[in-house]
Amino acid sequence: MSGKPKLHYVNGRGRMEPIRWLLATAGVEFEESFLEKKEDLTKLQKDGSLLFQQVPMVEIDGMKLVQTRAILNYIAMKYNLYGKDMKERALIDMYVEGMFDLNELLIMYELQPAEKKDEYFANMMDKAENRYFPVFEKVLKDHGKDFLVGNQLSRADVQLLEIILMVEEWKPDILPKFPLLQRFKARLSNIPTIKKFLQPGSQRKAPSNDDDVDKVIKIFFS
Ligand code: GSN
Repeated sequence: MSGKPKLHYVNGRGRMEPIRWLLATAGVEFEESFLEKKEDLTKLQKDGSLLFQQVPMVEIDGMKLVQTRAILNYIAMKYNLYGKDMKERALIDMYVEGMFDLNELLIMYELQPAEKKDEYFANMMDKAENRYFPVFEKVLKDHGKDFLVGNQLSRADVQLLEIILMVEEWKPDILPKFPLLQRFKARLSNIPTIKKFLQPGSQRKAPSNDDDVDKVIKIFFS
């Protein structure tokens, strides 16, 4: 055994991508095992690897962790990306939960039926631009520091950068309306481990195409 965490999921972003981001930011090398077909999921379910029969699952430190938030909590705690006290942690949790809500909207877009996609897209972008991005712009302004919470990098910063980049893929002109987020993006993207993760060839996943979506539907929803 290599000792590296091993991530079990499809070869796409979904719920695993924030986990990949956090590990990469912490400078932790990880291995991935991709589900390619429904039988790969069934096998993990049958051999008792998945507590709730679901992925993401991460093998780490002798555990088989499931539940995205539990996995992220563990990694954040282990690599000191979870604030310095309970109050900082409460703020981090609050910001991150907002990001999860927006992330859920983004990852479910591809799975919408064709006739609903335009309406769904408009609502998703409206929420990004008029609900979530203004909140994080204000948090940075009020806090007046380089990071969302305290004086050091936390999981909230990492997840915010991930979500900014994702929203920008859909709406490339969004960021000039949020100057502090724009500067935040530039700053964070320059942290060496993040810079490396942003380069081609890293384990960061590309946006999904139609074939990826078909595969995900076959594995999880058929
Ligand atoms: O956050 C979590 O990890 C869980 N609360 C949800 C995980 C989940 O819904 N996993 C789905 C795949 S969809 N996105 O990741 C899953 O494994 N479904 C298989 C099944 O048989 O339920």
